[in-house]
Amino acid sequence: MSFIYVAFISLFIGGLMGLLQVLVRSGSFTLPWGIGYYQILTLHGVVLALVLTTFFILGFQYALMGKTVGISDKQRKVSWLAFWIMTVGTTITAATILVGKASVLYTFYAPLKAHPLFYIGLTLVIVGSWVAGFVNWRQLYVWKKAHPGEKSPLLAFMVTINMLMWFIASLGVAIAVLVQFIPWSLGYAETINVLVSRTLFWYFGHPLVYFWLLPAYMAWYAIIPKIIGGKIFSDSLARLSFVLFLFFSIPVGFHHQLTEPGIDPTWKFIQVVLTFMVVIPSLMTAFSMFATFEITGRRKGYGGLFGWLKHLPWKDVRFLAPFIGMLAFIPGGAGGIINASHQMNAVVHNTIWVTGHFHLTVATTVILTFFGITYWLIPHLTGRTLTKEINRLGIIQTFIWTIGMTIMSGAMHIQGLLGAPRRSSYSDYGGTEQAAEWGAYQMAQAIGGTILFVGIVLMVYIFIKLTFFSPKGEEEFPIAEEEEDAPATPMWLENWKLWIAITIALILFAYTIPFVDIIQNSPPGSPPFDW
Ligand code: HAS
Ligand code: CU
Repeated sequence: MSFIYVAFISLFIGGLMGLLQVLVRSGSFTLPWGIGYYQILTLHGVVLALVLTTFFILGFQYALMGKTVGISDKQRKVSWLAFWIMTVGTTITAATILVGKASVLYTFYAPLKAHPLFYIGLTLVIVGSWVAGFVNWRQLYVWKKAHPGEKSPLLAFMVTINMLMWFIASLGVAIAVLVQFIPWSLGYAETINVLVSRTLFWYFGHPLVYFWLLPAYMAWYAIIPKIIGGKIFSDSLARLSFVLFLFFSIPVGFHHQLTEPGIDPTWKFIQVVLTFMVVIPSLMTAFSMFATFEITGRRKGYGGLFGWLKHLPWKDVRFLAPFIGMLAFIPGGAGGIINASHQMNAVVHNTIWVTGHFHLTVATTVILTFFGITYWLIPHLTGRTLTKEINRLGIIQTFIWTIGMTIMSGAMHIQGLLGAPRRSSYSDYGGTEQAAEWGAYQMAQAIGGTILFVGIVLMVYIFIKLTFFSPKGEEEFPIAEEEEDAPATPMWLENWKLWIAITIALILFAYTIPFVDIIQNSPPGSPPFDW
């Protein structure tokens, strides 16, 4: 619950920054009191993409682990340590940004230089999350000892994979921060190797997006079937898709660096191919969702080609919000495939199209699923109930989000195709014709963003209601079961050593040669660009 408090505080602060941004970019609003556009853009990215997500995910995963494999008092104590390390780190980083000493955006690309405390705070967030991961692995280990020969509970298996992926991936950004950024920002090193730092960042940055997505998938595979009155479609398929995510999430970071000079095109090509591999487990997930919906519907007696859609509990926000998240992932994922296609990336890279892409994926698919989880998890944790009234408000919230995001993200996609840049404040570019084409879309973006902010205020209100005011009672923790006659899940799916070995082998394959090449042949380090 403490993790989730931080997540919702972040939602409010980060959302407010988002509102200010769309207003600035509409061209009809200037920030007061000398506040900088890049300052709020950094706060928006860090607080929403890094803080809200990580805190919500760890809180949710603790709940899943506690429910499926249990948590001991000692493990709980160590978890508090994780929480406090992360919270202190978050506070340090957020404060550094707020006072204007770290307007470097959430990707903190060198040679933009922030105050050392920015990097130190982020390091603490990551180290704290590792502690949480160690506890999760320990939880499963203790359970396994007590249940020899049994397969681990599906959700515990999934959490373990997600934290494994997170740990291996975040080593990259930890090295960049500790070896490159901190000494450089403290003044011990005069220059920084830009290409090395970006490569280490994206080694982490792509798996980061799956670290957000996989908890949503946990809910889709193992919680949603229960909410719609069905069963898990296939326990083995779900596990296999998570194993594939572990393999293919990491060796693909170059798809964020396709326009970067200094990386051999052959290796860019190889990582693009691996990127297409990581699409497969998402397609498996889509298949699995359709199957769950159809089988459950047909069992309830709804026939026809699409008649089974009617049985879905449209008026239950625990279902509706994640479902809209799934729908958004159809264009969101398709956009990702466009981004990953080397030639098309040249059209969209560094345009606001990319911002449109990730507002569909993380800010709709993932966040609406997290909201969907909030509706039952919070009352479950606080010993309250989800009332009809809050359910109705939740449905309204979901619609507001859908409308706001359709307008905002749609406008971003179109503008991007017309060439409007991302990561940049408003400009009419000296009155050029091209920039004039963006005007109406920038206005639409501001309208969509304002609607989204209303959605955030409503969601925070719902959160407060669920936490403190809704009537006492018992709310179910919905975990779906397997079919009675489901084929047994093969035990080799839990061959952890093999999975980790394959993951490391793939990383070494995709990164060793190009990385050595980058280190040996990159241009001299860059002096800082200091705000
Ligand atoms: Fe991405 C940039 C490629 C997925 C987030 N991405 C970003 C950035 C973020 C982000 C934050 O290759 C910007 C980073 C920055 O600041 O620079 N992305 C992909 C690909 C996928 C993908 C190939 N991205 C995500 C997810 C994210 C996310 C997920 C967050 C959660 N992305 C890229 C690339 C870039 C990029 C390039 C760099 C661009 C550049 O130039 O800078 C794939 O994983 C997508 C696979 C997904 C699918 C969809 C499956 C559909 C499902 C739903 C089924 C629906 C049902 C309901 C069942 C193939 C599972 C329907 C029911 C009915 C009844 C109709
Ligand atoms: Cu990526």
